[in-house]
Amino acid sequence: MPAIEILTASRLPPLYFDRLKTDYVVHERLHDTDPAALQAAAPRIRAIAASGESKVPGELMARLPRLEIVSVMGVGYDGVDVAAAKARGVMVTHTPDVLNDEVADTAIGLMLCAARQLPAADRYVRAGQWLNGPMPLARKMSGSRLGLVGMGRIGKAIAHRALAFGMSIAYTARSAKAELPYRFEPSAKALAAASDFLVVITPGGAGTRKLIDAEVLAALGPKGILVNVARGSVVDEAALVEALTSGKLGGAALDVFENEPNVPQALIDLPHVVLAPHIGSATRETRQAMADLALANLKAHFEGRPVLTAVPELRAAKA
Ligand code: 8YV
Repeated sequence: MPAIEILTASRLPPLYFDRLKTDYVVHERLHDTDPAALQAAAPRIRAIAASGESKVPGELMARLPRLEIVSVMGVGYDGVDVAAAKARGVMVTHTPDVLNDEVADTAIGLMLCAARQLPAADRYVRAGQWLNGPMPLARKMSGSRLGLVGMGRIGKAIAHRALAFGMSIAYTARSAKAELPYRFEPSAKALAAASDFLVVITPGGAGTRKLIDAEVLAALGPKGILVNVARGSVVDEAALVEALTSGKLGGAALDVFENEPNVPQALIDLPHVVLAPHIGSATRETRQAMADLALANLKAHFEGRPVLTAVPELRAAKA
């Protein structure tokens, strides 16, 4: 049987990319690098391999007449046009659950970094400033109020950890989840007004674009801290910069940005803002588990078995 041919949608993490190259014939980002070569290979390409940040528009799928599956290494798949995939009978899979602990750990770490100013403390010692006197006092996280924008699998894992810090927990989501012991707020603004820390962990995409806007940030207030471990698109970045520079918002810790890997200079220039390069799931253990699952989905599909983790919109279609 001829080897199965695959297109990569963007640069992929090596743990995924290297294994793909072992198991398949990989066409690397031809739509970006060599459209003529893509046209030549298109009739043979049966899969697209993507990461959580990849863009897989309907227009790209339309150029691949034999496309059967898009396998995303990531829980987020907001860059994939799932409606177009569904219309063409193309399966889309992602890698939920295996990264819940990691992203929740990152969220708690960023909260502590923003509250206790740990990156600034490190810089303080290295710069020899301690010799001139102690660092300005930080603020306490334990016992404060946490608001979660999004209460899916990762949101629950963050809440679980926050309980150990004695935090009170509220959330907003599309609907209240009666089975959870946490307070539901009907909007991000109402939640922000009642929170010390607002942690964003909701899917990206059109439904949540700029959900965290100037009004929400003002409601969080001059003592409030915003933490984003979801997608940059969920926060109005210009409004965030304005709120931070004018003092309407107390602080922020950000793992994701509107136009990665470009971070606005205004954020880089704010010393009390904590910045990370989209590392929510970035440990060897977790990225390995994500790559294994993304590969297992491809393998199952091409062996004629049901995929393991179809995206929710396509789960019914799979059954
Ligand atoms: C990764 C992510 O950056 O899972 C997601 O949705 O954003 C991240 O865990 C990425 O997708 C790794 O491929």
